[in-house]
Amino acid sequence: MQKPLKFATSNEHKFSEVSAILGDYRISVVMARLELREIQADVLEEIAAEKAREACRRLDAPAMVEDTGLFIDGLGGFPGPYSAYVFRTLGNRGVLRLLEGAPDRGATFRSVFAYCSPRGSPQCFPSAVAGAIAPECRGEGWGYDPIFIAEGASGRTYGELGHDKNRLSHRRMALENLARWIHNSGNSR
Ligand code: ITT
Repeated sequence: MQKPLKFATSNEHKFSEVSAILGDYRISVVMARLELREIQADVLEEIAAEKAREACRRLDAPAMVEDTGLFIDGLGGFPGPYSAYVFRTLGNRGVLRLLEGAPDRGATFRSVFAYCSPRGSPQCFPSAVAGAIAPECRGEGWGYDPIFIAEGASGRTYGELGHDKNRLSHRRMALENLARWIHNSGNSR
């Protein structure tokens, strides 16, 4: 039996989505509750790789992390790598205000998982889901769920999708590749 994969995050919602999705690929995960330093960079891969190195060092074991950003076209890709800060400061209502009257509501949710083992360098698994920002908050969920409508979701926000979010989310796409890599490489963890 494989040892469970350590997923270093401070976000319980993320952890439960990751655990449910990886369960579909018969990979078990445990949450390593760590507040990881996030370097300032424009590219999520760099942030995720650095977080993975730090998690691996602090846990002294192979570790996986994730970094996510919501990139809004009409705002030149903002908040992107600053999504956590913007969510804490402006929140969904603040983001909706920034887009008032904007002709373009296109947006992309990007996610990068990074896996690092003590003697290795981080492996990154990026993914992106295109969509749009809803005109108002709809549904439940967490973070930006109530305002993001993924393409192919019939106009429903992530927050209105319930468990169906896990079938089409940015997180699902990245984890599908990570799971394939783990199975193909016979990664022993
Ligand atoms: P970590 O400890 O794993 O870094 P975090 O909550 O800081 O957790 P991120 O920096 O990756 O996570 O996320 C940036 C922001 O985007 C943050 O405010 C999250 O709440 C939000 N977010 C991430 N994934 C989301 C999702 O699937 N749905 C809605 N909001 C999401």
